[in-house]
Amino acid sequence: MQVLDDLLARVAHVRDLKELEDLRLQVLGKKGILTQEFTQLKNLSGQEKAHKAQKLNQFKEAFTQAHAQRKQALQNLELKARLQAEKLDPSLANTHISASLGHPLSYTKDRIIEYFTQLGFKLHLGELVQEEFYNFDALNMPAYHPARAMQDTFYFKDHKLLRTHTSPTQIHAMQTQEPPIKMIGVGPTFRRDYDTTHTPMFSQVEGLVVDSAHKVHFGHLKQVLEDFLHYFFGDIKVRWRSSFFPFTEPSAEVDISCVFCKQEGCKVCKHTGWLEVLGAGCVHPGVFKHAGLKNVSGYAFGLGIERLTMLSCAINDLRSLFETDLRLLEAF
Ligand code: FA5
Repeated sequence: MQVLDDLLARVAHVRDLKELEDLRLQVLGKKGILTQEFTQLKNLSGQEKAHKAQKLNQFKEAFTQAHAQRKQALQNLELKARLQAEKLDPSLANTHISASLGHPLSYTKDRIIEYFTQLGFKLHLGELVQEEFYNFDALNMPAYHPARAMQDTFYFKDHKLLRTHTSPTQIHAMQTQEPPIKMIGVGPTFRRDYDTTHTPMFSQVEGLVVDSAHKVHFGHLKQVLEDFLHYFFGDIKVRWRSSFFPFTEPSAEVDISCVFCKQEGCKVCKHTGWLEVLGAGCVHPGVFKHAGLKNVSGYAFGLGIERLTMLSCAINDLRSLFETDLRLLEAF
């Protein structure tokens, strides 16, 4: 097909990575020309269908290969240009003195704490080293429970560990306070994770509301979180998906419409148009039992501060938040 051949020929002339990505989406994206051609195959039959499918697959392979080569070449050019621009002259006098700046993570954390404390949630920080019981067993995850494997844990001796989430603050709050309880547990948590969206230390905000039986329900949880997400991200859509956490029933995960591509489809949202931001649900009866509470109802939620910072500041590598690069701080 001439139009496909023209698109293939354009790859070699693309001038930057953004233009290359646009071209890739034009061809391979959800609404891309090749994707549409493949969809149309169902209208053909026999030889004609087999022939066209073969041609499309050949084109796809050629395009993917040309795209990868051009991408590599453009990345090399960008690196070269950057290295030239960043040449250091140690003999120059220092004319730039920066004032002390807040870190994007502290800013996000303070914003969240301020929002929830104004709604009457009491702040708990909790201990970073926890008994295994508070991090897992009391949250309905006994030793054999497969959900423990989802949180790769740093253990100490004597059944102690670095908390893998802020959910232990729920149990401590329920054991030390009489309902009604309305708290947020905030602070560092630890897991053996390391990639562009996961670091070994990250911070969470836990929310817990407990009151007498039947007084707290899923509708309250939905309202509180949707209000918060609109306050935090502005004009976005919110989607609830049913999910599983051992300590909540029913459980849900909440997505927001992609803040990077406005649901057009991009790498960050994996072309789904949605980004997951938090987990939530009604407190499981087994958790109340472990905490020693009877005839109560409640909801809980947990979100990652780094994740919210990445999304609100359009940062695509979480690890950059932990590097001491002043340019990142100055950008915000
Ligand atoms: C939990 O940790 C649950 N305790 C949350 C919860 C609380 C659910 C109360 C229901 C009721 P999860 O493993 O999905 O769930 O982690 C919650 C958030 O922490 C994730 O959405 C993500 O934003 C963040 N997170 C998890 N692991 C990492 C990591 N290694 N680095 C950075 N952020 C992380």
